[in-house]
Amino acid sequence: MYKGHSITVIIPCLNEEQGIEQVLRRMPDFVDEVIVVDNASTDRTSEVARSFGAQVIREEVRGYGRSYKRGFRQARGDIIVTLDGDHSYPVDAISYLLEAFLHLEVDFLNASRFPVRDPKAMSFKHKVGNLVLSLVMSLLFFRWVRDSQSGMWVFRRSILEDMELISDGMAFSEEIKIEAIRNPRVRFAEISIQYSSRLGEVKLNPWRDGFHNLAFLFRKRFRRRRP
Ligand SMILES: Nc1nc2c(ncn2[C@@H]2O[C@H](COP(=O)(O)OP(=O)(O)OP(=O)(O)O)[C@@H](O)[C@H]2O)c(=O)[nH]1
Ligand SMILES: [Mg+2]
Repeated sequence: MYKGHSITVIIPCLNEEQGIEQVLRRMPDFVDEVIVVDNASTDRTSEVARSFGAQVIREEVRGYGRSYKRGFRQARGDIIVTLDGDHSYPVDAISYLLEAFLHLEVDFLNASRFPVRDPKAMSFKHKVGNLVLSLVMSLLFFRWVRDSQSGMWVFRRSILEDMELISDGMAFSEEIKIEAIRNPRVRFAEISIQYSSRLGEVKLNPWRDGFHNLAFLFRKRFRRRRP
């Protein structure tokens, strides 16, 4: 519990045995529920996660978005916090983010990785790609979002009811922010965190995922919505 709110942390993992250990080791005590969504990892991710008391769910269909949607169905907390299992997002910042979330009285808080202070944390190519995607998203949806690709968010679980989340892949990260900023009842804010280099192997395919995420923004913008 954090100031009277129950907290669920959700972490999607695909072969993150190294990272997940470091993430779970640092998990604050006030977190009520930690859900690790594993997608057919072939390493010891599940065993490591269970040994730290996390609930491990196995989603049969691969994909970053798919695993989040599975995790959301399982979550019971009032507030959901998300992050990667690769130890690139700061676990120690969860209390700072919750404090900002409550203080700003928002429903969705996006943790921006920018400006990146650690020169090893993100390559120049990724910085440019992230900037392009964030600029395009901001223009299409009329709202400045510095880090459309961040994987660390804090939000009220109840706002999921009004969201139409179609992406099963990496575009899920931008999609959940679009669903938040498009809904006039959802108060959205963004705040900086410190990003560091990941442990373990990269899962992202920068060109493929970059172009896919760019095309997804246009699809999302011009697609007919559910009546
Ligand atoms: N369950 C599940 N998790 C995934 C899948 N793909 C990626 N992930 C996890 O989602 C998180 C984000 O993926 P990353 O590979 O770190 O992607 P990224 O953060 O954009 O790229 P990096 O800069 O390399 O860290 C990590 O914890 C991955 O293990 C998947 O298909 N299924
Ligand atoms: Mg990562």
